[in-house]
Amino acid sequence: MGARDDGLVLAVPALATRRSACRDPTLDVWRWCQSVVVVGLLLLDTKNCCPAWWPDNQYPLEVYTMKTLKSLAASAVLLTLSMGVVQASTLDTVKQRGHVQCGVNTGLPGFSFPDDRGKWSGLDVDVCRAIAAAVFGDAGKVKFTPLTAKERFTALQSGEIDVLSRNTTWTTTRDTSLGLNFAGVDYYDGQGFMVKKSLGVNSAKDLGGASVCIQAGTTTELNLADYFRSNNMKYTPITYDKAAETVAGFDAGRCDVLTSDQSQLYALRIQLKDPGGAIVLPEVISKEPLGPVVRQGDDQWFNVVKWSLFAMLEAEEMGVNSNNVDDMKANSKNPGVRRLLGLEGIGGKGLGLPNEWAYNIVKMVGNYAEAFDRNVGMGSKLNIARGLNALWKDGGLQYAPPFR
Ligand SMILES: N[C@@H](CCC(=O)N[C@@H](CS)C(=O)NCC(=O)O)C(=O)O
Repeated sequence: MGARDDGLVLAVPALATRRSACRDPTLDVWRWCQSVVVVGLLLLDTKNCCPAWWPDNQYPLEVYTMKTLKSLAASAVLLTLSMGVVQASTLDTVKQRGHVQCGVNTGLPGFSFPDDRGKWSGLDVDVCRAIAAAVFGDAGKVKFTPLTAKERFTALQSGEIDVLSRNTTWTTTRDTSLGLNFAGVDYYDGQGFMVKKSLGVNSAKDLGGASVCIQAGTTTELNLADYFRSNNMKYTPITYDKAAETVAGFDAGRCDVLTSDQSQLYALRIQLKDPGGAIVLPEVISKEPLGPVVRQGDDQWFNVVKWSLFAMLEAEEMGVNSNNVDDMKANSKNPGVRRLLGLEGIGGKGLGLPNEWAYNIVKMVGNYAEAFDRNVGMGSKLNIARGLNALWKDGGLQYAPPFR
């Protein structure tokens, strides 16, 4: 299952062939240029069609050595420069393209869900919109690529999307060996179990021998195996590719239990024919910090995504929201508020963004509390309490480093 979750997803972007027709063409152009540069430089010292290192080259040894060293140095510089362009180009590519391409869930209420007219909403979607607001001053300049759990990492590696914001758990393997970086946590989750009330089970410890509906390519599969193994229980996994199929399987009685991140259990429960006939068991068996992910090697874009999320948190901490942000901008004397809104301090300089980048996020998307409440919190159908997702000063884990 580990292999299905991460191992089979190729860490080398050039080999990640899924939807290759949709990948960013500038990446291909630059890779092609690198190959031309390498071949060209190998031939640079050619006399009589022989490269400098050819055995019967007629140069004296010192000239041969100097020429070879110059060639190697030049190729190193050119390669580094061309690779630098590849690695540092996401913000430029996004600006040129005119929108952020954001990978999201195929449809998970509260996190990313399209309405009848294809308009997306959700907490993960709001993170994408915040990035667009920061870059363009327009939260609408974002397009969404719906992805299953199995597809998501390849889509990011191949350049098909600029950022993945799809209820994705931050793990060591994903953060280190897939060529990806997690830019923060927009929701602290944990894995749980949902069962039909008629099963008469009140604790996960009583699930020995159960059949379990589960989604492929997730940490959920791995945690399930760990949990049953460490409690000496057996189970039969019934695996699906999409949440809708998983719920339908559970609804149709193909399994006794449905397991997923707890936030999603509540989201999935409201899609059942009889939501009242199912209960979520009390056990939370894992840590699932969910957050946006970018490709490794592009620190500027990593920072843009990371600080877009932090701006939403900092705004909540400073008491700045979409309703009062203009008033705050005009009248606040609080130095923290003024720095956040780009009136003093470093503004957007270090990020390559306009000084109003965080103002635009708050004005157009809102602070973290607003996004949480309308998507998954008390202002939503899911009714999830802030819990671990409260700000640090309210006893939760959400925390933005200082804006200074
Ligand atoms: N957070 C976990 C699970 C993510 C996940 O894909 N969960 C499923 C279970 S509900 C889901 O979101 N499915 C929605 C879909 O693909 O349609 C992970 O990163 O592996």
